[in-house]
Amino acid sequence: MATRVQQDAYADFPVKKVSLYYIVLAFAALTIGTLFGPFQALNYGDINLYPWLQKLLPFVKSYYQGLTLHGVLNAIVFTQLFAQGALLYLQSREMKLQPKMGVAWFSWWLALVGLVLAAIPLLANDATVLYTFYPPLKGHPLFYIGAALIIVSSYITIYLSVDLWLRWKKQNPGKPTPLVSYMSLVTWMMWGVAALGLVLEAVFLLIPWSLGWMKGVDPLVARTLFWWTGHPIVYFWLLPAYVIWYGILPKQAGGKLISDPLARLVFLMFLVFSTPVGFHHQFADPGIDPGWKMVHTVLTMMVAVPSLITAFTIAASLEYAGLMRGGKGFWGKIARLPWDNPSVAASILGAIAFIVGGAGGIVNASFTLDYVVHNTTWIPGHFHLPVATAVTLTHMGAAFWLIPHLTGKPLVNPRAALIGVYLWFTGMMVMGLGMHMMGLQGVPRRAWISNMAPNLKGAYAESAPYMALNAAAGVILLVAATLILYVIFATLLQGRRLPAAERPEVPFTEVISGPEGRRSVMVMDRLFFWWGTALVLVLIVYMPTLIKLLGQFVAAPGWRLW
Ligand code: HAS
Ligand code: CU
Repeated sequence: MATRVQQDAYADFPVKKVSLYYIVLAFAALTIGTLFGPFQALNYGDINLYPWLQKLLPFVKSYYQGLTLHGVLNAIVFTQLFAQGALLYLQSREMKLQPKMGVAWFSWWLALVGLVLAAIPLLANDATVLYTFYPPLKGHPLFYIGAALIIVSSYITIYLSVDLWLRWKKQNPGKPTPLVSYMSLVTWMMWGVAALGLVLEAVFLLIPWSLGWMKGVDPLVARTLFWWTGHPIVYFWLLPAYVIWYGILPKQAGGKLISDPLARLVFLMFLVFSTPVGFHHQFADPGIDPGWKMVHTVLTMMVAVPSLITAFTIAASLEYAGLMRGGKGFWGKIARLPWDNPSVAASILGAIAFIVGGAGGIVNASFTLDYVVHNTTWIPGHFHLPVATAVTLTHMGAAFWLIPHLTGKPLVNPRAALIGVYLWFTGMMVMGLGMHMMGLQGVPRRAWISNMAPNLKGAYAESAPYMALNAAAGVILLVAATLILYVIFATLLQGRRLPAAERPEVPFTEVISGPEGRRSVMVMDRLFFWWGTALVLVLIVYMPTLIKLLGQFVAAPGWRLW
């Protein structure tokens, strides 16, 4: 009987269930990853709680293991699983088509198996290699194999998204792809090109090396393949949030998106320019020609342009929403936005954090300036604003309507959700300030500074005021995470379901300036052409360096440090 009710809840639109499973798995990973966050923040507040944590969870051996779990689960796993659930659902819903359900479930199971395989060595301290897994740091083969399966699962979602699109095109010849589907599909296409670096690194280097089939791995070749994926992965995290800001937020805020073609242009620019930029993570690496580093610098600046267009379009759409709600003058309109709606507040606060995070990114991208901040706490200060605030907060906000929509269960305690959202934003901004400033004072990133040798104690005393900010942020974020995750899991676990008529709909936005009759839109719709162009560009930009590096391959033996 119970299963019948369960089936009925999803019977009207079967993809609901698999999407929900992705989203639940995403939040389960986030729950574990996030709980390590306060320990990292407190470390940079010069408070070492790891000995205490070890008593509670004896398998946790060091700050570095906590940091690895934190980075892998939050940044890599949560973001991908949420995208697999939410984007596939939004595209299916908008196109009124079901993806191939057997394939979709297969890909969910693959992600689950990959996650479990990777989690075993992570928890056993056998893969404490941080989320960049740079050789010569060496982890257990299960970690690399598990991670590879998670990537394979994402390729299956790419296939599902393309397949939906082709079927829709067949039914609607000559019509432009609907906007949210366009944005989702382009995100997957971009990821398909981007993830190739990691696929090559895993298949030809990391897996055979960890299995003992190769004597050693060249750290520079591995790093170069890693950053082929590692930069655009940040846009793979960001773009699902952009889909929500463009496709959902204007409607939720009470207005309309001001321009559909501009949104398409933004996503197309990401498809073409996201990938050939990875060397901005390797400015300090020897062996890469400075000329190529310069090319990547220029392309990095190019890929900031679609975000600047986004800032304009989303701010204007929000201003329009404020106008529709009766606001006068710019600030009057902004004040009228539904700041008390946790879902809307999450997206807007996330976007505000990204203004600061984006500005920091431009500093990092500036070749010579990067030498000042590289490998300091400035970098985690930078990326917590886009990924941990803009993306994560937006996804949490989306979950506040998406989970009720998918399950028919009403959101539990929206007030706790709202307080959680504001506290999350506050905690991240406070930590962002602390980390950026400490970085300028030369405090290294990824360092257990609260556990230094006695003769080094006080080495970073100058940063004491900023350390206090990090410690405060750790506490604020713990409260925020508890509130938000409580709301999400309490909503999922309750027995109540709303009658069909009261369930929230997908708030797809309307647009002021639409795609109809525009030649430019039809040109942008030739997605296989643009996908191919992206692939050619990345090959042009990487092959000369990779061929050179492979010609001087140094097989470094593996290390285990912690
Ligand atoms: Fe970054 C390092 C450069 C964006 C994440 N970045 C990192 C790392 C991560 C990361 C995780 O060039 C560390 C990797 C590691 O562990 O080593 N980043 C950039 C640049 C951008 C950028 C140029 N990063 C991101 C995003 C991330 C992310 C997005 C995650 C999602 N980053 C770098 C560089 C490094 C780096 C170097 C290496 C540094 C080193 O030394 O190692 C740009 O894409 C940013 C463009 C963004 C903007 C902001 C637009 C603002 C918007 C919001 C508008 C607000 C509204 C609200 C609408 C120009 C869209 C209005 C509100 C109202 C009330 C009206
Ligand atoms: Cu980057």
